[in-house]
Formats: sequence, structure tokens, C-alpha cells
Amino acid sequence: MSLNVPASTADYLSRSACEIEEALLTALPIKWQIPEQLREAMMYSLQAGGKRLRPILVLAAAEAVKNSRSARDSAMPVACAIEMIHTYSLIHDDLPAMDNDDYRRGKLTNHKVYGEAMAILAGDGLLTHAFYAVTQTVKQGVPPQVALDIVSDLAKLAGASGMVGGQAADILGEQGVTSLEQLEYIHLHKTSDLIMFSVTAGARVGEASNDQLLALQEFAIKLGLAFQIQDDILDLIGDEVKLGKPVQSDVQQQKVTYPFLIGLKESQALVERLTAEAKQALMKAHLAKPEKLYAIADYLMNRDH
Ligand code: GRG
Repeated sequence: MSLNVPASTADYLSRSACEIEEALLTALPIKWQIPEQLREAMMYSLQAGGKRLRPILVLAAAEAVKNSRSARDSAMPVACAIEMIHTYSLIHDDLPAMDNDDYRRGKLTNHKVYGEAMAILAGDGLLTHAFYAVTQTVKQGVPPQVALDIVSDLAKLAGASGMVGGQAADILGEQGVTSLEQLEYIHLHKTSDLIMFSVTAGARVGEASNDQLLALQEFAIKLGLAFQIQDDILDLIGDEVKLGKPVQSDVQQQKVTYPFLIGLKESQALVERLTAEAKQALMKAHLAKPEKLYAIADYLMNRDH
């Protein structure tokens, strides 16, 4: 964890990540008959670490709206579901047909360990299982209509009109992205939509009012964009930030990103502005216990990985 993260936030994030990792261990029922290698490939990537940002947002949003431990517990199956979707997207993104990466989170990518066919199937298995996981919230006391709304949000925000659509736009525009509008479309869908899902789903479990949902969705859009622009910045100057070295503002890169289109300094200013706007939206939601959501917004702006 970076030095500029307050200890209380670092503690909250690591405790939440541990709880999520524990829940993920049993998310794929042991008694289900699944070919051993497929189960192993699914669990390999699910257990490979990562920040667990999206599931943490699910839990934090539920807790922020309801201010109760039980809302957080009821939201856990949805938290697992979004991590399964995120993990499947990373497995598929790393495949030779897409980014062709050998390493992810410091470990060999799924297809490097299990082969391409099994990696595709592990991704498919996680994607499908995520919908099963959402249904398990009903066993935690979430009303079936709320679970249905969450399923419908998930299909929309992770599918062709959401993350998959954003990835397609990214691939189709690989050589031709020249405008901020095009880049914003890609970011909004490829990255923000899962963040939007996470905050909305947590809020639904916490029984948010319509006004609260709208304010939290505004928070999520701003947060998602800020997160992706910060990701672009870290791609460019991550090593300097981690080592606390002065950043060279003339760093060159080929990929079309915010720093490429509007410059590094302007991108950093935009992350700050979007984070401030996200926090203003949060204020409008009049939540019972919003502190952790504010802390997450600050953490994302200041993160170094
Ligand atoms: C293959 C359908 C499909 C989609 C792929 C996730 C994705 C879409 C592509 C990966 C490349 C990328 C940079 C996407 C933007 C979203 C993003 C920053 C992903 C990484 O998320 P983190 O930083 O990762 O939360 P960890 O490892 O911490 O979970």
C-alpha cells in the first residue's frame, strides 16, 4: 500500500479484501461436479490477488446506505459475483487474440498455465457463475425483486452495452481513436460500468431510495473515469510515482490515453477534479455512513498501482 494512504483506509481495504478472498474460496460449491482442471483454472485467477476494488465498493456502498453489518454480509455474494466478472475479463483480455500478455498481477496469465482453450473456458465459467452468485443474496435475506434488479444491471453493465461493448470499441478503434469523446466512451464502458454496477448493487442491497441511487450513480461514473485516467497516468509514470522520483512531464508514449491526448499535468488535474465531483455527488446522497466511500475515492486518486 502506498505511503500516502491513511492507516485507517489501508486497514479497511486490507480487511475487506481478506473477507472477500475468504468468501471467494467457497463461491464455487465443492459438491458441484466440475472438471478438475477447469475448477483449478477458475480458482487460479480468482485467487491471484489484485486490489479487489469492485467487491470492496459493493460492500462499502451497502454499508454506507444501511449502516449495518448485516447489509454488508448480505452484499457479499454480489461482491464475489463482480470479482468473478472482473477476473473473467482479465483472463480473456490477456489471451493472444487480445492483449497477449504473459503476466498478470505478477503471476503467469491463465492461458500460459492452462492453455488457451482452458483459459477461455475458465473465463466463461466465471462469467456464468457470477449470475448464480447474485441469486445467493436471496438466501442472505435480500428480497428476490432486488436480486432480479441486480441481475438485470449486471447483464447490462458487464455485457455488450457495457464492459464487453467498451472492449469492442477499444479493439475496433485501436488505430483510429483521436478524440476525447471516443476515449471517454471506451473508458466509460470498459472500466466505469463495472464500478457503476458495484456501487449500484451495494446500494440496492442497502435499500437505497431512488434519489440515493441516482446520487450514488453520479458518484460511480466520476469515480470510474478518475480511476481509469489514473490508471493511464500510472501506466506512463508508475515507476516514478512508486519510487517518489520527480516525474518527467515530457514522457512519450504511443497508446492513445488521456495523458497522450491532453497531457500529463492536465490528466492529473482532471483526476483531482473528477474525484472532487464524485465526493460532491456523494454528499447529495445523504448516506447513513458514507466515510468509507469518501476514503476509497481519495485512495484511488492517490494510489501508486
Ligand atoms: C475481455 C470482455 C473483456 C474485457 C476486458 C478488464 C478489461 C476489459 C481489460 C483489461 C485492460 C484494462 C487496463 C482495462 C481497464 C480496467 C482496468 C484498469 C482493469 C484493471 O483493474 P484493477 O486495477 O486490477 O482493479 P486488479 O488486478 O487490482 O484487480
